[in-house]
Amino acid sequence: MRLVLLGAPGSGKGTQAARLKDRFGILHISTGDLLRAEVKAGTELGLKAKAVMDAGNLVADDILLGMLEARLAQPDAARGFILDGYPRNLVQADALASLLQRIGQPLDAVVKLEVPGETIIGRCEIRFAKEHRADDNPETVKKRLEIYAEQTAPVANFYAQKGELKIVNGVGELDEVTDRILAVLPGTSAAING
Ligand code: B4P
Repeated sequence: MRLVLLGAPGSGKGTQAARLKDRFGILHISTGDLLRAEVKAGTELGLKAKAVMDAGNLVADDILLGMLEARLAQPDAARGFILDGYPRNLVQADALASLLQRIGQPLDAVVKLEVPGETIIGRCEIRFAKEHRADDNPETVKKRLEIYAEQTAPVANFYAQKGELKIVNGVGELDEVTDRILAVLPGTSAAING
């Protein structure tokens, strides 16, 4: 299974990808997590990315493509993957299409999690209180939602025009959302919870 999960920041891409990864025994590639690991390790890339992320902006496309390409080249990606957080703009969507064509790994599905802005703001407030992630502070979340509307929302149209987009309601209990995703994936009619 090769899957792209789309959705606004805080829509639950990371949460659901972690569950689907276990279900299918495939890799979960979160570009946000890859970047946060670089920040934590204090690499040159991480130092550059930190300021951009903390301000709620997108990190440069060439950096992201290089990270993704390196991760997909590792042997554990051959069984399949869930991309969480990539692509985030049309340049990245084109780059991904070329990369996957080149390595002969076409996507099986693209799923967009839909969650209203006010719900997202509430979720990020809760996470900000617990984890103190700088980009979850309310002002930065607003900025991230603006960037999502400007740059990432067109990515859903990109896949819709190709007839590949499945839209799933991302509001509800975690199990409910997982079951809704499973219901739209090819070859997975059995629900995870019974
Ligand atoms: P991400 O790491 O991708 O953003 P995220 O907020 O973690 O989104 P996600 O949708 O995964 O939310 P989650 O499941 O955690 O990006 C962070 C930054 O990295 C970006 O702003 C950007 O700077 C940079 N970046 C990443 N990829 C990039 C790219 N391709 N190009 C350029 N820059 C890039 O859920 C959020 C919260 O909601 C959690 O606390 C969770 O517990 C809760 N939640 C989830 N589902 C719920 C549900 N059903 N009900 C209630 N709460 C729920």
